[in-house]
Amino acid sequence: MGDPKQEQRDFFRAEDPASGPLTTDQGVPVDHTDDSLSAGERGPTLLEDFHFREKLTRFDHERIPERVVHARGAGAYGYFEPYESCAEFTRAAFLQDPAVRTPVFVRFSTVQGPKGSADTVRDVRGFATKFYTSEGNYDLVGNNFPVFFIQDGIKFPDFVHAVKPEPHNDIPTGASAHDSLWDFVSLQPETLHAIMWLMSDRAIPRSYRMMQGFGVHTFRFVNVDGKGTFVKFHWKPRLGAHSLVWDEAQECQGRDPDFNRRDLWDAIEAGEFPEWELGVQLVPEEDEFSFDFDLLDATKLIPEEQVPVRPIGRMVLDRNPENFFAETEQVAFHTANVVPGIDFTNDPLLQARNFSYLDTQLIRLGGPNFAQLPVNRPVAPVRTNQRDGYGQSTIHRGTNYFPNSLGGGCPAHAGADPHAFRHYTEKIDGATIRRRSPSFEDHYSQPALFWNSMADWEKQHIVAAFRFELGKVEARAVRARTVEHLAKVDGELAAEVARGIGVPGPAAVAEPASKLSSPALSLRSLRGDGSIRTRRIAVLVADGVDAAQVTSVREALAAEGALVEALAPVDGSVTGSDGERYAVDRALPTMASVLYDAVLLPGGPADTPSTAEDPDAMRFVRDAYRHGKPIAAVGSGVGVLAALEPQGLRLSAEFQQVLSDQGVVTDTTPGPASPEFAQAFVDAIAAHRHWDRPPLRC
Ligand code: HDD
Repeated sequence: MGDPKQEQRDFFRAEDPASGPLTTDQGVPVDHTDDSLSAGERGPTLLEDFHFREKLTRFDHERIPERVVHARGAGAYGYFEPYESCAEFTRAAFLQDPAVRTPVFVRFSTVQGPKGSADTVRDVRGFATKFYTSEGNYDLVGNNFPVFFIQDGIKFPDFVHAVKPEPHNDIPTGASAHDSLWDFVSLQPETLHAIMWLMSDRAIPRSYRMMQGFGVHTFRFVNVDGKGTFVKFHWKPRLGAHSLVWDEAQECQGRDPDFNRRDLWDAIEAGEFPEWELGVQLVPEEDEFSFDFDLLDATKLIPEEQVPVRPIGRMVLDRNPENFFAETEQVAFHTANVVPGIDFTNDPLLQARNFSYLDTQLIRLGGPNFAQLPVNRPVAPVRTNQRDGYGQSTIHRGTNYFPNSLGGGCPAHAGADPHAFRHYTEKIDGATIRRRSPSFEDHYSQPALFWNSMADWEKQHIVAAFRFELGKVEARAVRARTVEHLAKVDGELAAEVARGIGVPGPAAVAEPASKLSSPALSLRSLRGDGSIRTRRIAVLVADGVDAAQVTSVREALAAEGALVEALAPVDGSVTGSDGERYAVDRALPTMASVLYDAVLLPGGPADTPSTAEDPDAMRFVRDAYRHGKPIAAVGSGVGVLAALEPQGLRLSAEFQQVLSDQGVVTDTTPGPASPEFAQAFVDAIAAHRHWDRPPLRC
């Protein structure tokens, strides 16, 4: 099956550089490009040098304004296919036939930081999908949280100004831990629910491939009979949803600022195509008022236990872009890009977005013709009377107005054509008013629902995150005001946060705002297929390593789809205990534990240099332990772990068998590692992190 998007891109592809000499923009061959034309060898440069002028002018104009939010991102192409027809609820053509694959382009992003900021900041992640359907482009412009910070889009500039760097010194980059954000939060309690998500591990995903996506708003499906059904969209990653820990995320910002972008790129290059299942929560229109919140309020979610998520299809990303700027930077999403069968609701946040996205593209992409760029161009035919403007690349013919007779009345209205978009008919009756609906008033129950749904370790991470963020806030009054709001969510949460930031705890512990919980909100329930595919495992080797042990575990991990790399003090190779040379993948000093999911410590003869004597290696192991990562040690490699026992690492006394305790897997039996050992390590990696370890003392 041909990919129409690929064909389109091939059409627009630049001339093959190998097909001829360097030219100017006008196609004139250039003799050489290293010296400007000058009057004499040591004389001034001549204005006549059109190649020099063109080259510098084009360079001076290479940058376009970055996105005001979501500036930093990574994109990929792929496809979507429905599991079965959704005709009962929607007439959208791309949701009818499991045999039809719709091409997609997805862009993931952080929100606060500029284009060059680090990936692993504490932030919401954008998850925007463009479906190139046969009935035109459909954009699902979502996030990895199911709720947003504000209820009405008129507050968006306020919220974004508050979270962006402080205006006087442009600090901090990519971070929300500063006064203006928390000032805004403490005065605008509708932010609290999204803030709970922001303080949770969801805000530091391990990978773009391992996070959920949400359409956030309540949208409307419309079927062929014009019947509407409320719908919320969910993306669930096949690999499960997994997160980093905060200390690790911060170190990652320095060790590899491109951590998430590289991860996505590398996985696709390796043929490990990320996959998500699209699910929908459907609410019949008759049930609009049967919830204790308003479906039009984007700070609320519908608990999955109340309205189950129904899987309707899957999306696979299988192709990296060829040119970041042309594709990922120039892609233009818009919530109002809908197709017949998908419509809006009166959610005031969504209504504002439907204005803002087109407006922003006009400034960002320099005019109205951005839909002609290859990445934005629909695969469905485009026939309009829109004309001219900057960057017009279509050579229109014929008339440019309607009605016309000179052009045979073309393009004609779609009229009764069933593929035409017809806005959903909704009766509206109301006075002109600038007031929030009372049904939007409860700002505390759902933050409490989220808190109640967390595992103990998730709660600990949330408290630590609040302490970190508020601890960076200079204005004590802002800290105290935030705690007062938290007290209305949950007294225990407020007291724990208050204790860490030096402000008084809540005077009287009130009843929690809600006693309900939704297990589906915890990362515990999002294990995906439970596999360890694409997990990165470091093997710390040195001269004298027992290569048979490495090989046996390496093969077992590779069979499960993990990516195993041997790290040695210097690059090149090491000499094994058998005297053979073994290739090394990377030099240990160039890497760090935070760039891997787990670590293996193989053994070697006791009289050879040991990993336990290498400070880089010991730091690597200590960090892996502190960040809850699986650690496996076999043979005399267990001695490396034993070296950390005085610092608090717990190791069972019995070494003569495979032991797995809190993700620390050990086996001192000599010889190649046993299948039981390898399996215990695989299981520990599949569990992602192990939280109940005793802390290290340094
Ligand atoms: Fe937005 C970009 C997601 C509320 C205005 N938004 C943008 C992107 C994502 C979202 C994923 C990046 C798209 C890309 O990769 O190019 N935004 C959301 C979600 C929201 C939300 C899930 C709430 C449910 N946004 C929102 C509001 C407004 C905007 C309320 C304005 C009223 N968003 C924009 C924007 C951006 C944008 C300024 C910046 C760049 C762009 O649109 O193309 O128009």
